[in-house]
Amino acid sequence: MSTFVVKPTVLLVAAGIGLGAASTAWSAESLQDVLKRRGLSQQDVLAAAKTYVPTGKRDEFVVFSSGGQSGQVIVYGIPSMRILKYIGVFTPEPWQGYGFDEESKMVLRGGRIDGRDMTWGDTHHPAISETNGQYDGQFLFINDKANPRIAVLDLRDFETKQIVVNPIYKSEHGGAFVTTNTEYVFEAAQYPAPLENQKFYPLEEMNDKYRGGMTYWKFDRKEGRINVKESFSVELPPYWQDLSDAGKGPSEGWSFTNSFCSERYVGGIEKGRPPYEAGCSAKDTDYLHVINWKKAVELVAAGKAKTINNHKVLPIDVAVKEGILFLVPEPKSPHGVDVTPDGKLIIVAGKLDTHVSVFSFEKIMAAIKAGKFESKDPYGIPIIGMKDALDKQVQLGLGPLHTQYDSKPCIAYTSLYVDSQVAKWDYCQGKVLDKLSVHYNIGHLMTMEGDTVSPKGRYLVALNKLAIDRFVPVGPLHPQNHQLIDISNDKMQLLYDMPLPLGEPHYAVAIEAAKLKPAVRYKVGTDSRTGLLSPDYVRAGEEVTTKTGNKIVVKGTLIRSHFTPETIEAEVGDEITLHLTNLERAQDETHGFTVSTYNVHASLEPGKTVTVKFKADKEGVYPYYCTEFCSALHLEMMGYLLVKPKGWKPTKTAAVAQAVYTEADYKATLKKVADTQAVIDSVVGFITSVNYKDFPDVVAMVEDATDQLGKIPEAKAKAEAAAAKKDWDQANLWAEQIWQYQVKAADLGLRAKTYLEQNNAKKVQ
Ligand code: K7E
Ligand code: CUA
Repeated sequence: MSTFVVKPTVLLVAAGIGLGAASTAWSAESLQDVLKRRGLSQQDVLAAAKTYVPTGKRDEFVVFSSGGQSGQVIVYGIPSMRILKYIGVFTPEPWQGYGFDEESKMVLRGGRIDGRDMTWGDTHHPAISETNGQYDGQFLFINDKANPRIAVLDLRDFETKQIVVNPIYKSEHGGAFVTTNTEYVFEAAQYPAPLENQKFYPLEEMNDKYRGGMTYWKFDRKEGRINVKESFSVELPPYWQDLSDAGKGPSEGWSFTNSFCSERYVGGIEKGRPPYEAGCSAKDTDYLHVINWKKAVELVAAGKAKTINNHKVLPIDVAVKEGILFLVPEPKSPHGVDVTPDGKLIIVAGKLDTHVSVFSFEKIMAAIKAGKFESKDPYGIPIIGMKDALDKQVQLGLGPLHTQYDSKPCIAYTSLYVDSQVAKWDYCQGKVLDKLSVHYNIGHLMTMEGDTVSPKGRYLVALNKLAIDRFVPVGPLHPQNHQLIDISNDKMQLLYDMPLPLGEPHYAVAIEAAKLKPAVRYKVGTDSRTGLLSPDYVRAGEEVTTKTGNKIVVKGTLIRSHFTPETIEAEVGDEITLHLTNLERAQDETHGFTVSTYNVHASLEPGKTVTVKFKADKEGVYPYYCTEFCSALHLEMMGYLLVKPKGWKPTKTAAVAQAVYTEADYKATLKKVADTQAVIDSVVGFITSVNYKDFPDVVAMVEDATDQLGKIPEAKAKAEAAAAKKDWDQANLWAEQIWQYQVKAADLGLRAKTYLEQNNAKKVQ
């Protein structure tokens, strides 16, 4: 027994004094050799050098990409294109316990529609919160097209905090887009339908009974949540609303929304009518909706909205009468609408037109002011003449979809879906500057902070829908292809292909990494989904299990490498609620929790409190265990749920435990404890010899290690008391427990030491 456990000590000692360091064995190959062997060109190496982020170094930008049909958000770095995280949003995500613990189930429950759980989402457009038109790195929003919803993520912990369901739409698309100070989050409808919930009208009544709309979700930054009550919508005709954007600078206070079936065509190929795709692109133009949202807010506050499904809706006639809603013809079947960084121009890309149309906000305002309208639509909305609103049109290529901006003035990039190209062009002079082929059909594209008032340039990502032959084949369903492009020079250069295997990411946003300030731990006892302290958290020593009727409530703790309690006893049919708190303070010391075969899982990051609930509806013995390899003794981090048959009584008294250990075992353990203490002392010596207090991460580790060591006196007293009674079993086991605390402290100490060495800590006297 004792020889068996000595090994880790030896390893620890070796690591502590730096004996285990591997020697660096560089191969003798030269760069030229590698180029030849791998068939790489100079150009390839240049591209590689531009994307390679050396081990231990970090990316300059962080991308939040839609996870498409996965209903998640994908986080990756630029320029390395390394995936950093998948965040569960509309879809349960097991690793993070999202949808498997009670707190996160509450978030998902907020996204229920008509009482039904929606466990997937069709995510399209992420948006980062803005302050004065710049990304502030605090919140992320993303929409669900299929089940019209918006989710709020807090970027302090990269978790989903809220899902709100659009009360009047049956589908949406033009969201999420934020106003320049994130007062509102926009969500435009897509396919028109009756606004009243669960109400049927035949398709023939589309013109009268079907509606589109634009929803303005009020965001409460202090709470970090959407305020549903203060949110509202502007009713729109059953033109199929599409992408939207918020005004900025001079156009601040306005929003712009495309549409693509202003024909209001009703299909019915079954009845011999031409299909939707023909009927919806018959006219030469559709309408850009121009809405004064700031004034709409005032009108709603003044009681001019009606209430539909408990939601404030400003009717079309009111919007027209109050002069907040206008239409501008735009070339047919447009898709993206993107306001320039200076807020002066609105660039519309039409899928079926080879041009992009550049509209002038100033001209639009002048026409409105002069009351110069060419006509009214069937709903009485004034239509501004296209010529009166247009600044210019520029021919770019086939299938222009979306536009993003460069840090250099007047430079825009537009995706060309049919051509599978990115067009770089000058929207001031109206000329094409460069074109680059991508692989293959491109939807959105994204430059760094490219939809803000101050884009950062440098890189562009083409979000290609079809990868076709770019990657090793993985069956008929291919990954998507995000291609990284260098835009710092006149000519665009393709750098890297990244397969994205988690759904079709429609849009992505990239923020300077330095703007993100995520936490490394929670305040002990935090319910991360509400941001409040859980009423059910306990600290070490306060753990408690209570049973009332058939309800068992456990308030437990986790810290390397131990669950308290270690045993949960129940009878078949008991309802079990576990409130678990991770007491760790060290960075990245996450524990997982599951009870085998009960379909529950939780991820407990340092400080977090999570609730797991289930019915112990079957007799048996079920291990619960930690699912993150958290320490050398991770596998020992377990306990048993004992589910006894109803009325079960022990039939015979437990066998008297037989002595297992001897005095020699006890002495050997004490020796091991002394050896480990020597390692700890040397590590402590190193840490205190440098300016460790200048490194908050190290300070946290030191505190955590001190905590562990602080538990030793109690265990030591127990060991010595048992030894005095010659109870070598108890004495040895308590001595082993001392060693457990030491191992955890040493583990932290070594990690702190490595950290200090790698971060050039300085010697102090
Ligand atoms: Cu073009 Cu939903 Cu913005 Cu797809 S969307 S590409
Ligand atoms: Cu905790 Cu593994």
